[in-house]
Amino acid sequence: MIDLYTAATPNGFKISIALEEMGLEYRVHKLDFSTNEQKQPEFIAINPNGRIPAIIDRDNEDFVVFESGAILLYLAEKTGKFLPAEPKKRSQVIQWLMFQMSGVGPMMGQANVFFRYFPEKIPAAIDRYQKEGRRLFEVMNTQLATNQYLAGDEYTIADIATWPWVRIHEWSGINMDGLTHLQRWLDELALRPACQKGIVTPPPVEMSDEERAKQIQKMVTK
Ligand SMILES: N[C@@H](CCC(=O)N[C@@H](CS)C(=O)NCC(=O)O)C(=O)O
Repeated sequence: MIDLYTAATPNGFKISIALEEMGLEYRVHKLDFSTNEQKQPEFIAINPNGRIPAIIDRDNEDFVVFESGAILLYLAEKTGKFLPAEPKKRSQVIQWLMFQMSGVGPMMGQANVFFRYFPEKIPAAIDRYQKEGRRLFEVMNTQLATNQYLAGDEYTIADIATWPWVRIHEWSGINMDGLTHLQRWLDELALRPACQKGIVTPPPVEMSDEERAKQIQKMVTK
């Protein structure tokens, strides 16, 4: 049994998708950002960074893993799924996983902050993160022109890490014009039952757009 500490965000969805794909048994613990549950001592004891996602593997001496990329690697190694054993292929998956962790996630995250949530609208900041997001999208589009998946011909944890982010490109204000290969990949993965289940685990929080914006603003400006 895996305990999953999460919320309805792209980084959280990576792990619910992976757990679904791998057929692992898991329990969802949804953290409430509106009460700052992720910064309370009980959760800091699990993830010193005070952010979701994190897991506890009850079948491995209550081993704790935080950071979504590290969790994906841990689960892939535990199950032997979505991470090839052959060293070069394995390295290619890790390269695209790192590309997501250090590029796509942080850049789209900052695009969301400056485009959607930050109280002042700073055009130079919005432009910078949206342009960098678009540049990263173009890199993936080129890769996907000759490969079915990000790391080659197999669906892997690199795709699982990246899909929940790219699918919210409209929210980040990053345009997809002309990126036909990236769009093909987005649409193909959207048909996978694990992806469909993963992005509603946990379900989206019911609140007005205004309330959501207020809460996120509180988080990004504190
Ligand atoms: N690098 C981390 C990023 C985690 C992260 O930023 N999580 C966000 C949700 S997507 C969070 O917990 N935000 C709440 C906060 O910052 O207090 C990972 O990939 O696990």
